[in-house]
Amino acid sequence: MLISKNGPQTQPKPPVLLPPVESGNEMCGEDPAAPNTQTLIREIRELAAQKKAVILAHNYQPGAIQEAAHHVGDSLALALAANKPEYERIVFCGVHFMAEAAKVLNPDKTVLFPHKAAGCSLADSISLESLEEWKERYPDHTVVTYINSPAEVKALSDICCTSANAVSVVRSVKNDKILFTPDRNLGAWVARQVPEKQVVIYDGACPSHDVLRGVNVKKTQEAHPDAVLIAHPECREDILALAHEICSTAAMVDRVAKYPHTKTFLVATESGILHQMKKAWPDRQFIMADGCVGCRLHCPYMKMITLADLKRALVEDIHQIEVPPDVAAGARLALERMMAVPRD
Ligand code: CIZ
Repeated sequence: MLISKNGPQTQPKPPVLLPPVESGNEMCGEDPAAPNTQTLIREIRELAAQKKAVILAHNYQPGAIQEAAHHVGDSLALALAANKPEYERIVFCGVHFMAEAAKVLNPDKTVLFPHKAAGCSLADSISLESLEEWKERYPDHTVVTYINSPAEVKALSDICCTSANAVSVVRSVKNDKILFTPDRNLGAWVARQVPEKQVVIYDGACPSHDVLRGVNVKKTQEAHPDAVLIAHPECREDILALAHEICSTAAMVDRVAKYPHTKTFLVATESGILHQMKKAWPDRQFIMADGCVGCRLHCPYMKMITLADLKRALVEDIHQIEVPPDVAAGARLALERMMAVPRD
């Protein structure tokens, strides 16, 4: 009991933490193993062949979409995988900025985006106007922008980065003053590794990662004391301090190889990644690190595209992504500068 000026108060009760759930991505979208899903995937593949289309799926997509895709990976690897003369169309299953980046890097191809409403909260946390405002405040800083951003923001930036090369990109910049946008957690992680630079960090975040709290991850770790925690750098600092490995989605699947004697891995990123991890390592156990049934490290935008949307995009050639030529040229330059820097 606490006594305050206003009389006795009851001690607040500690929050009740729900037990961790072992499944992740299986809870989203169609069941990849169901016979009707398999039939639909075969039809989609046949259509794609007829229309000279390549289907790309981000690591965070539902399992059935990943199974339908020709390539699964991170946004940059996918945009580059599409750059083959035999493809006339790219069907991008991910969120909007990814399809836009694919169009920027493949301007002569038709880029189809199966669900118009699949945006990205992190990318939308920065706009042309807000970057202009920050640039006015920090006029002598070099702008490094994460690939999770709209094309017009990339075009106003000096260089782009992904989570797989952000540290190398910041190190490669000659200027000691950096304005890092839009993800504050990734920016802070990079700044800690490059102390020789003064890094000003924009205030955007990915809600699916930013919602995660250290106390919940610790509880999951207590339940699995021998587990290795792999976290994405879009997570907050307290999560990264607990992690054994911090890496991009592209690196997560391979990082398991470093731990041949570990059975259980806790994963702190969007749950879609579990599909590839479980496929690559069927003898291991992968558990979402959140320990909270409410959020499940689940991005609702990443789970919007269904197989029916994907089929319809191919049949009707919708929804086509267009980027104005001047914006595309600026964004391409920032992406090309990044690609000239080796990955971390
Ligand atoms: O670059 C990507 O695809 C994103 C958003 C994250 C990652 O780590 O792959």
